[in-house]
Amino acid sequence: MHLLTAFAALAIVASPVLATVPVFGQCGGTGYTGDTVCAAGTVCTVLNAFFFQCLAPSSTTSPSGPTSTVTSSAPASSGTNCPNRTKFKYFGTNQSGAEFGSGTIPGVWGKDFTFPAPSSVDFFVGKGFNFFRVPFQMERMVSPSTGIAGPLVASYLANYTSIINYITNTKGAFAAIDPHNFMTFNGAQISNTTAFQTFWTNLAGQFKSNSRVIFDVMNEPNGIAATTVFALNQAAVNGIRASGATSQLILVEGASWTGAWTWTTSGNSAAFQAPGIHDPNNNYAIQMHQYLDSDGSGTSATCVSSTIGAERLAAATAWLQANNFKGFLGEIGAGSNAACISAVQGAMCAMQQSGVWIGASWWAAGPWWPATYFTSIEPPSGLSIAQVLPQALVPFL
Ligand SMILES: *[C@@H]1O[C@H](CO)[C@@H](O)[C@H](O)[C@H]1NC(C)=O
Ligand SMILES: *[C@@H]1O[C@H](CO)[C@@H](O)[C@H](O)[C@H]1NC(C)=O
Ligand SMILES: *[C@@H]1O[C@H](CO)[C@@H](O)[C@H](O)[C@H]1NC(C)=O
Ligand SMILES: CC(=O)N[C@H]1CO[C@H](CO)[C@@H](O)[C@@H]1O
Repeated sequence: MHLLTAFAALAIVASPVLATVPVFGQCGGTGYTGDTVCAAGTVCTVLNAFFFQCLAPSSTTSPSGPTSTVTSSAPASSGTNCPNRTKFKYFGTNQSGAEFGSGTIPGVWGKDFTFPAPSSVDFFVGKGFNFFRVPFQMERMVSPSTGIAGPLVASYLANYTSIINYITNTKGAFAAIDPHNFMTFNGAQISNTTAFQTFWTNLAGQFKSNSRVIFDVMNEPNGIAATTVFALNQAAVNGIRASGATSQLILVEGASWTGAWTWTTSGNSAAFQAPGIHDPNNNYAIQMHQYLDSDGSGTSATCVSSTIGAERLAAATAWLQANNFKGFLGEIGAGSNAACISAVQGAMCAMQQSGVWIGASWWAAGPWWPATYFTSIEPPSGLSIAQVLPQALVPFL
């Protein structure tokens, strides 16, 4: 989720401000009291009612924001309509909250950020899902005063570990540890591979004896060369394995918001191609993201067509197959309407028939998504619960 919406201009009206908010920082949203003027070249962009973020203007704007369109239904489908499929090993949702309020560091628990609800995890595990991707904000996990190679912040780590342990130990599911930082830290691009490796050695060391933890190196790098992203991923893998976390799955993401539909044209396919990342424990997968609206940003509930899901994944799937790699669709989201539901079913079936996608997760659950947010799957009444969940996700368990 990253592009401009039609509301962008609204957020920068009243602002007697001294400091400017860096790119990717928070600049508005319900309850937000921090700075609202974005750094030069960026625009305050409404991602949802709680979270406006400074982003570079997009050349494409989406006419419809996150609105409700629970109006029509798609034909019921099930995985049994998807012949010869291989089930995902990991299937579930993102669980937002700890990364909210990124413009206020460290921010206040319960005001700027929160943690996912155990009851939400219970709901999905009860339906048979087994995977949760849990974003966090790096500047809360390591202080900007010490940099990314500094010590972990005990209080934030403790709260984050609590929900991770709930997912893994109490519920027996898998949890992906996700620094939701777009390969930036404290307003600057992360570029020091040594420091990034140290960050991951420190963090993975906290979870090295938890076999149900998955390490997701970095959410949606962008504005940075794919080759640089590859080098940073390699450093992270080295750091994770050096910490003693040798059994767990690692997920690496590419540049350009790790988009599946642009994987073979963004430079990612060249940077990540075989032999690829060297993992001494040979247990990593490539995480991509895919939305199904016209600009691929996940900001409109209108899908391009009822077949766009499989179509947007096809080139990336072929690339994974050709390189003998495993893929993981860490984010997919779309509206609750017939075309989108068919498109999601098509994406799920194509992935399961390909044999190379080991997991997928819907974007997104989380206690603070507004009731009107069109891809919210937070129980009991997130807009993706009524139709998308039973028609396009549960059938692919
Ligand atoms: C599914 O696999 C079986 C056995 O390999 C094969 O006979 C059948 O044709 C396949 N069905 C489809 C629809 O691909
Ligand atoms: C951690 O959670 C507790 C509530 O369980 C809260 O009081 C505290 O402020 C939180 N701290 C951080 C840093 O998240
Ligand atoms: C990279 O980070 C390390 C600390 O982990 C530091 O010692 C080193 O000086 C940094 N390199 C550069 C070029 O900033
Ligand atoms: C997988 C993932 O993290 N999805 C979304 C979770 O929520 C944040 C916003 O808080 C989005 O930026 C992510 O894309």
